[in-house]
Amino acid sequence: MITSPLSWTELEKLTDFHKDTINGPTNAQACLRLFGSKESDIRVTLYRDNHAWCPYCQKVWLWLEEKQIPYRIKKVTMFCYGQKESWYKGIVPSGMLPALELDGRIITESDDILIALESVFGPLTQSMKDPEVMPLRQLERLLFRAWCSWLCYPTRSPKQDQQNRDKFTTVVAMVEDALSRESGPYFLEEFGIVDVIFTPYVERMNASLYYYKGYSLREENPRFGAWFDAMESRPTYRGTQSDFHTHSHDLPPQMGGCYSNKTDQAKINQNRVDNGPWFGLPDVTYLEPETSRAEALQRVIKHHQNIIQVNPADDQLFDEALRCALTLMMTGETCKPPAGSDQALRYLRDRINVPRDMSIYAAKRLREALEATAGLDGDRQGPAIPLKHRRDQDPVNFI
Ligand SMILES: N[C@@H](CCC(=O)N[C@@H](CS)C(=O)NCC(=O)O)C(=O)O
Repeated sequence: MITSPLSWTELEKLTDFHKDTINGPTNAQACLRLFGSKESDIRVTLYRDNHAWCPYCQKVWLWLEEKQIPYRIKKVTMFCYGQKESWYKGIVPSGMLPALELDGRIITESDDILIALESVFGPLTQSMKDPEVMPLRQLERLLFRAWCSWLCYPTRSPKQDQQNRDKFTTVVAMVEDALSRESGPYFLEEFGIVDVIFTPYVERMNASLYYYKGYSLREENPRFGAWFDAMESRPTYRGTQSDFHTHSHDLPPQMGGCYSNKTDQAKINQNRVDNGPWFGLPDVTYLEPETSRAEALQRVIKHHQNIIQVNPADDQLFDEALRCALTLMMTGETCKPPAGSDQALRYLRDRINVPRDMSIYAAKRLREALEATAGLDGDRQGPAIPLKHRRDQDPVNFI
């Protein structure tokens, strides 16, 4: 049935979603994490990027969450999406992230940060320098380099692409072998530091190779698949976990370019990640929480004025179109958006960031509703997502 969209007041009544960002499960919105401790117990401040795109920040973030160390979070802009805060350059002149303040001392370089943290708070199962851990840390770097060689350089021929793929999958086979040495799903007998070290880039490999190369790391490698599933059973990882859409478009400016091999499979995958359906993509396998729609709605309501203001379309037109999409998401009732709003709806669809804005399933629900509503008006795409920078995501527009 075609209905008219609910008002913002009516929409507000449809969500009671609330997250305890300070003492509840891991989340990207918090600026303070206490785990039941007092603020006066805090010895640590983590400086990480605003959008949760930086992989080295994710490593430290996960470690702190797993160890439940009370800490403050100060969010900093990355060069690719805006201007670095001058207060941060006063602390870290290079502007590089992450940085950590531990008992008043500033530490940079994620590995040095983890070594300093474990010397004060104890290791996360194993130490960074444990003889069992060292070769696995080297394997992670080997995998990282093989991934960069395949993803970040254009190839002249399918043969060259195949050679890069073979080099990557040779290292993947070594990782599969390392994972198969333990009876459980993690790198060592119990979950620990090695899993945290592998997480950020393996998540980005899974997303980017699916999108740019038509290769599904998680589905083609059973041990990796089981490892991802085990990681997703941890609320800490779920809170930092991103999705295929976010990574496919946050990586090009950070990596200096990501190149599609233009195979049929890569084209199919690109179309699916960009235009849906988003459910069923191998970026998540745990069951969807019942709260995903309510979460998406609460997050949009909270920021709707800014979301409308940054959208290139006329404010009134987009306000109505957005309410049509939210009405569909919450009630299942189809609302025809105003004429000419298809691009505006897809502009937002393309700029939802996981986990910065909301969790992975909430984002899928919102993208689905935006796309279905846009489809009622037309098939025009929004302005292309930039490849060399992401200033379309400049956080100053949301302050
Ligand atoms: N080796 C460093 C690498 C850190 C790094 O490359 N950080 C990037 C983000 S992923 C950065 O801060 N770049 C500056 C910027 O983008 O603003 C570490 O392990 O901490």
